[in-house]
Amino acid sequence: MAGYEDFVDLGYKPNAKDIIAVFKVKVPEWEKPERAFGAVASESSVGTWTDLNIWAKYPHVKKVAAKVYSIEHTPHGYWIKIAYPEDHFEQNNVSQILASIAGNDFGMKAVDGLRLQDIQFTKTVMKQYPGPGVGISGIRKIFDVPERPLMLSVPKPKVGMTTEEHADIGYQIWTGGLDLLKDDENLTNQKFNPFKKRVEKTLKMRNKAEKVTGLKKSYLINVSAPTVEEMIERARFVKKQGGEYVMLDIITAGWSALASLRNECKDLGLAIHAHRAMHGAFTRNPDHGISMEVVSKLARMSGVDQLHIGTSIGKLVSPKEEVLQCQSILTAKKTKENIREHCLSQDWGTKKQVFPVSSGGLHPGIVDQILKMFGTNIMIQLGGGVHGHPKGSYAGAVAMRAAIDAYLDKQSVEEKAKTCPELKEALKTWGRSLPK
Ligand code: CAP
Ligand code: MG
Repeated sequence: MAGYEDFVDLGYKPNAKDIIAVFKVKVPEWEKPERAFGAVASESSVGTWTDLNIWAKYPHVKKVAAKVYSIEHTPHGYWIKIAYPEDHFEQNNVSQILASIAGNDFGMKAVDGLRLQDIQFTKTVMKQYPGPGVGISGIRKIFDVPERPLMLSVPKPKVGMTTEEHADIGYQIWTGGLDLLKDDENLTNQKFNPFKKRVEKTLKMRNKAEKVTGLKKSYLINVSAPTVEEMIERARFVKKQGGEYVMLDIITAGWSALASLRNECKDLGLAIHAHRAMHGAFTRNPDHGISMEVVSKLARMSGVDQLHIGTSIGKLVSPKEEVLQCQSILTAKKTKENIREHCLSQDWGTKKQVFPVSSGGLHPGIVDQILKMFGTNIMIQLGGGVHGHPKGSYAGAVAMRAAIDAYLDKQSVEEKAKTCPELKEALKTWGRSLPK
């Protein structure tokens, strides 16, 4: 017999060759809980809706079958842990991991809701993945900035400006005191701002800003493209033009695209900035979907050098515990469990650290809260919070830089504003308000 219940074994003790997944399960009224849990393990590993008599016909299949070994019933629903033998998975293939653990199980009628909260990978599987090529230490070396937060800005409006306008904004924020310009997630190769022209003109402005300031400046260029081949072409073009980074929309482009880009960037020596646009479609609902912690783990394994992880106080939903757990996943040697409930520990072996990026609805009046929550080993991005400044982008960048320097100098922004008119203007515009 191999009905769904056969995938539940509460006597099983996972070993060092088991990948562990934690799910929150909403069980339908009509359903027996154990059958629902078994259905998740079955459909995400080797089984299907009817009894195939698997164990009699193909006893060897049991070796790669998942099993539910822990069930916790809380007032908010059931939490289960499933052990997946690591041999169930193809080496170095994130898309296959997700096709198993985060595939059909989300759509089953046997559950009313299913949330993949975390995955703990074995040492063997962790070694199969490249991890970051440059990492935090490499990025800090590029800028010769050993400690303080790195500061970036993305031109706004997101898309629609001409290449000249885009490049000029770059010059303003670089000379205004920021380290990096970033393309927006939906700016790629549109008619009004074609990719190659944008790279050439903006990097020229970057070189000019470096000359004027005597400081290292860089540019996160979005190479997300219609095909992987075109994406690789664009990365090669960035290298030829003297860029240090590429940016990829890792969720909309996909994990195999990221893997191809990581391979190419190893040869090109480029760092990868990962934007997570579209993650909210499945990360924000605590009762159904996939957590940002899982995305962060897969991103570090796949080898991004920087990843957006939220703000907790900005315009986009990102609970504080989630951001802190993700920060640990990106930077710790060993991630502790339960920084956010039901998240697992993770040994990162020799994987380099990923720079956490806090962005989304931030402005100079509230960056001190970000630094208080997450420390200074982060990147902070302001788009509207710079380009919405009444005196324009240069003044916005000066205000952003002054607000962060104030924190580093243990000064309040109000104090700092007394000697920085641009910051004073920013406080007049946004005060300490939190965007909705
Ligand atoms: C921020 C941003 C980023 C978001 C992404 C935007 O602009 O450019 O894409 O931060 O969210 O388009 O909204 P603002 P997250 O600074 O003007 O908000 O960082 O949470 O992935
Ligand atoms: Mg954006």
